[in-house]
Amino acid sequence: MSRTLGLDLSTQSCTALVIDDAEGSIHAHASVHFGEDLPQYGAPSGFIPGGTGGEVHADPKMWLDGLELLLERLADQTDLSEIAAISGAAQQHGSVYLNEQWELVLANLREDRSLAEQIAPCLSRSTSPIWMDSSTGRECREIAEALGGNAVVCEKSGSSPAERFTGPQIRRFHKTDPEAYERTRRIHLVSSFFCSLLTGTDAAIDTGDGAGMNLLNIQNWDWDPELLQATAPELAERLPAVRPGATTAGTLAPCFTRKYGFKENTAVTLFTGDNPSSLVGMGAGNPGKIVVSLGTSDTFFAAMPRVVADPEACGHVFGNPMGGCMSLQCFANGSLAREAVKDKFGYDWDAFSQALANTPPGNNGACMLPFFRPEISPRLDINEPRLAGSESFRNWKEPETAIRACVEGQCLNIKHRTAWMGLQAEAIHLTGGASQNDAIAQVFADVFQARVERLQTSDSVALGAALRAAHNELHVPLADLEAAFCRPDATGTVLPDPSTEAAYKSLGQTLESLVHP
Ligand code: XUL
Repeated sequence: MSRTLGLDLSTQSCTALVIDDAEGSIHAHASVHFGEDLPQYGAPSGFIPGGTGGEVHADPKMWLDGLELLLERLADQTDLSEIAAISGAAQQHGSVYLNEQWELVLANLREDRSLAEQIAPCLSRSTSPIWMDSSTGRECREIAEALGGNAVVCEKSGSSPAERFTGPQIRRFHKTDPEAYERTRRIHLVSSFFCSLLTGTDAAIDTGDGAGMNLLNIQNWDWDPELLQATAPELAERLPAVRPGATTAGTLAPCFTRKYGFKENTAVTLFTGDNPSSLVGMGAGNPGKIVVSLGTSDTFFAAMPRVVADPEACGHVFGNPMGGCMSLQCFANGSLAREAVKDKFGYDWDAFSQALANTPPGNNGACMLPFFRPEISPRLDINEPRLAGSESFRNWKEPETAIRACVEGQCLNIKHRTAWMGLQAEAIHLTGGASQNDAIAQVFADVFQARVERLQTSDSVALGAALRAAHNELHVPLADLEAAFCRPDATGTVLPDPSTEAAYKSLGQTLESLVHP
């Protein structure tokens, strides 16, 4: 048996991917869109609309109905008894609050009643805060104060206190509804909640998703007593154990075997967060490759050679489900900045690419810190780019120079802000909308002096989960899995031009003078 199933429980939808590692192929794919397929929950984008004060919650019963519908759809397509192992990943930071009934119900899950029906009486909090929630600014400040500042929390937990992270969310829950907190016996992440359901046991949280809580110490990968203390009383007893991602959680609970036709005792590997899973699905589970996703905001992540936290306290460190740790850093001024510069001159994307082609690497020294809105890496509260160069460039009179300056400024900023990770990148796996643009890919190749590849992979989160199950349970070498499933797409590899190195070194210095004027 060489088939494994990867599940991705994300914000708007859930996805199942069955791979066959012997054939090197994707065997089956199914998905459920929460808004469209489960309209009764009134959550068109997967969360409950209209939250106040930054609250963004989702209904865990919707996720449970989603999982069942997903498995039904998958069973219609393929014989699930041929699946040898399962793993999964979920949106990070979201949390599920369970009372004293949880473990008993879990151990006795039945196939003749829906999961939502069985789990509803176990919820000590009817809804789950998710990663989009920004209601915990005060709690973040309180946690930082208790520990001695953001930098201390970052050094311990890999991230400074973040509003969406689970610890600040738990603190706010305890403050606003202490009775419900009192009734809470277990707090799971979305990932460990689903792993628990599938195995019918109270599953551990993996180090990948666990590090997104501001509760886990990244030096020993265990709950940090000081962080727990600063977050909420008697928290340790409410949290599951922490384990590395490459841990077998158990075997599939009998009710899933009976209901969907999985074989008995199908092995389940611990679930992780969507970003750690995507690291594996993007073929970057081992150090040496970095992933840059060009989206509304740009995201950078990579397997790290050693555990170190961002001294500027902007980036994040999570456990790497393949072992060791990974970094993740977000840049708020991504597509929106590229678009703002394009629109300033009334250009379309073709003219944008042509402008890059018409201007030289290093832009003859013209430089832009392209922040059209407040940036998080570095933290800079500005709404207007800073420019260095000729007077006409500074007055936005040189469209083509401005376009190159925007892309180079973004890329150099990403390089400088991620230097703390100590990476030696040989390849950049570029993904997201703008990654298909060869001229942008060339800037990344030259600035990082590394080859750029765009992968065929879509669904990198579900794929990562299926690859992890194959690696952990069927012992397929990661290199073989990457060679089969993480191949470059037809756009081809973009190679760095070594002769551009000096120009980018000098431009980098100009950029830093704009960051710290
Ligand atoms: C990462 C984060 C998001 C969610 C989205 O810190 O908040 O990427 O994981 O699913």
